[in-house]
Amino acid sequence: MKGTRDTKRQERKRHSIPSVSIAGYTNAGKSSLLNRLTDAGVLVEDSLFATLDPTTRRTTTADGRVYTMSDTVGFVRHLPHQLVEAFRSTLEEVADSDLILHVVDGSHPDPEGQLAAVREVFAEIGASQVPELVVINKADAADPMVLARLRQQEPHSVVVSAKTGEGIAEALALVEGELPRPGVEFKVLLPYERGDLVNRIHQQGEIASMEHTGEGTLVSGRAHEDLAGELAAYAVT
Ligand SMILES: Nc1nc2c(ncn2[C@@H]2O[C@H](COP(=O)(O)OP(=O)(O)O)[C@@H](O)[C@H]2O)c(=O)[nH]1
Ligand SMILES: [Mg+2]
Repeated sequence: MKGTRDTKRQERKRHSIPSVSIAGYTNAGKSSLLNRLTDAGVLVEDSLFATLDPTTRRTTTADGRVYTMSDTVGFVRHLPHQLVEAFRSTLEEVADSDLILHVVDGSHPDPEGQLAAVREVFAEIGASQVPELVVINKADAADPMVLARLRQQEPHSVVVSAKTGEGIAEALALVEGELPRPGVEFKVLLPYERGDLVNRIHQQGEIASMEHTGEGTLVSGRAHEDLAGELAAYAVT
């Protein structure tokens, strides 16, 4: 599995597709949330290591940018060192991602303890520097006082219920806002036979303006380095 994952990771890096990891204490609702956020049919199970391998879904923002969202193995308190080793490549994916959705069960008796335990694992796998959005799940079953307390302690958070769908639209909007933006500005005149490049700009870039002219499509915006390199041949001033 590691080989496949490494290849996938390289592919993603090469195409500069932003990646989001869903991490959190076991049973927090990570798989349920991935389903809600991507409408994917991932197996949901109420057991310790139901999610052995990361399940990655390709998804798009409201404005058409492609990114991936991965389910991960559930973290537990004092994750034994052998387990960290066994799941190292899975955990490395978390450290490699552009954004971590840290899911916590708001209806659990000690959500703060779970948040802290998972952050210990983040530190151990070198994921502490990855931007983190706390997703307080199971709002339907949680005590509103506890939700309010968590919101106060974790200002960068959103309250959701994977079960009822409450807060899911807000969570998606926050995720989209946190995805890395492509860094290179371009302005190109693409001949009509380069519809492939127009498609890639739609999927991977950010369009500031687009106009269909007699000679082709005049597009300006931002792209990641690889795409900008391919567009350079069609640059206009
Ligand atoms: N009440 C309630 N239960 C939920 C919610 N999200 C997940 N669950 C339940 O919590 C359990 C664990 O969910 P799962 O997605 O497998 O958690 P994971 O271990 O973090 O992947 C399942 O029984 C889910 O049905 C929610 O928003 N509200
Ligand atoms: Mg799961």
